[in-house]
Amino acid sequence: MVREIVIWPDPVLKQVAKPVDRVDDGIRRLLDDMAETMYAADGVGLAAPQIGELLRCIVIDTSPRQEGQRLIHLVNPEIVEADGTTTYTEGCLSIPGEAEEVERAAKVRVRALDREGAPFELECEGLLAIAVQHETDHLDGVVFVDHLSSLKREVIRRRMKKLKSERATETADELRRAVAHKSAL
Ligand code: GNR
Ligand code: NI
Repeated sequence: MVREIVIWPDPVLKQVAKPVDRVDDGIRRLLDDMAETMYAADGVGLAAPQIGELLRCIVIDTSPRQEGQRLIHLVNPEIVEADGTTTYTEGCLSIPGEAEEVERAAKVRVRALDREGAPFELECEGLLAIAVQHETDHLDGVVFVDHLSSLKREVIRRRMKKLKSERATETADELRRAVAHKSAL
């Protein structure tokens, strides 16, 4: 099921997510919802807090054009090694329309559980390394704008506030139209 993506700023995006104690059918259902939501939004990754679930679960697919081909599920991910630095122009599905350069490690080694609960390690570079760091940040209540200057962050905060109020107005208008239509029947 495609779920609604939480827009920053929101208290849920500031919380530290809870480790998963058992990878069961409920967690697999959550991972499936996350993948569906990520593909529907054309993203390369998604962290559970972005759909309001404060659990340490991530999905990543850096080649979403071939849907399902390179889908990675990470439960309780831990970055165990980081090397070098690189900058990349990042975006976030929770901060639509914004993109800024962020400095991160160029290579990371991540340890996690897969969707069967089996531990694995993955050596990451390029966009995959960026995505792993961006998503693990989400699990610790950090978004990419937290890596920017406070001036840039506050400008983006104002734009998100505007976006949210526009969306709320649209939703109210739609609701009013639906009610008017129903009473006309
Ligand atoms: O879709 C996404 N694209 C992206 C581009 C550059 C750096 C990071 C990302 S992750 C983002 C999806 C998202 O918000 N995941 O939390
Ligand atoms: Ni994000």
